[in-house]
Amino acid sequence: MPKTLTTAPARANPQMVAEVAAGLAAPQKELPPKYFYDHRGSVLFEEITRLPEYYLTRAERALLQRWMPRLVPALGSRSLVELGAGSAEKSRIILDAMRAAGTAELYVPIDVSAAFLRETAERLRREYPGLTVTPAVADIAEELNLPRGLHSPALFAFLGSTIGNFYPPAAIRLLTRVRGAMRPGDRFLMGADLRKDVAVIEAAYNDARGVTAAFNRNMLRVLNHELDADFDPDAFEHRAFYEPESHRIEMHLVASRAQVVDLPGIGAVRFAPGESIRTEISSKYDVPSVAALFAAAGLKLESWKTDPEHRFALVVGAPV
Ligand code: AVJ
Repeated sequence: MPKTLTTAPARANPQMVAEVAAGLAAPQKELPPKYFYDHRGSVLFEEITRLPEYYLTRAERALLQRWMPRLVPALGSRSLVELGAGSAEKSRIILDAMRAAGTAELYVPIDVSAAFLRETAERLRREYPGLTVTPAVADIAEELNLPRGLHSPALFAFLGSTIGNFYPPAAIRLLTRVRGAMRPGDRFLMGADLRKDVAVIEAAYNDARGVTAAFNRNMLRVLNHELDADFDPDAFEHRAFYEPESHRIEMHLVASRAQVVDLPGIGAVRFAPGESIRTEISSKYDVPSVAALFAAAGLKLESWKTDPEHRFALVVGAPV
């Protein structure tokens, strides 16, 4: 039987099969960045956040440490809803400010990984007695899956400049969904990486130790594991470059030779030498672009705080 007629493995998630099939059939082959993050990918990302070139995480953490102790008491935030909760290390800075203000009541971390969320929830319940932790499993690109009965006022946080992974229409849909869940006193807190010297941005995605390259190639290992694909990750090169017209980093995996990859249930996918798969966009912002994004979602830009070098912004949006 020809390989292309085999079916996807029974464990394969049908949504993943559909997304990968559509992405690899496009003229510019493309895969969704959420598939970077299996266990190994999450470890590699944590390693990226500690690289000297990757200024984003350090800049954002410093901004949170500086501003949360002022913002949280001013808002009286009693709930923290966090989109894409990650390791919850930054959430602690916000939760500490809520605890200091005596308003740390409810924490709702939202993430795709249920196992990961359970771990985070248990740890935070131990660390913050009196805090109710109600995790929500959801792919935030599709839904928020919020529990009922959020204590108002709530702070909705979307950190790390993860918004930059979304093409503008999808970013507007996501923020519109958040806006729809907000009540009058609630606020939206977002981390945004800023437009700056291209060399600084490009270095953050082309680190000297090659951690970002390993992170990028890891997506092919995820596909091999989840879909029984037969990608040779070593036959693809990491490439990350800034697109000045669209103000974004693009990460690609470039085929170093002609090859045919078999994806059971999807078919044979051909690569010409030098042909690439786009694996991520990471959009960079300024005040007008964030204000426009917010306006399209029914939010107004209420506060804009940056680090001294203007590399990163912590932005607060209020419902219009
Ligand atoms: C976690 C999506 C914000 O776009 O900078 C890091 C992911 N990709 N290095 C980013 C990432 C390559 C990161 N985000």
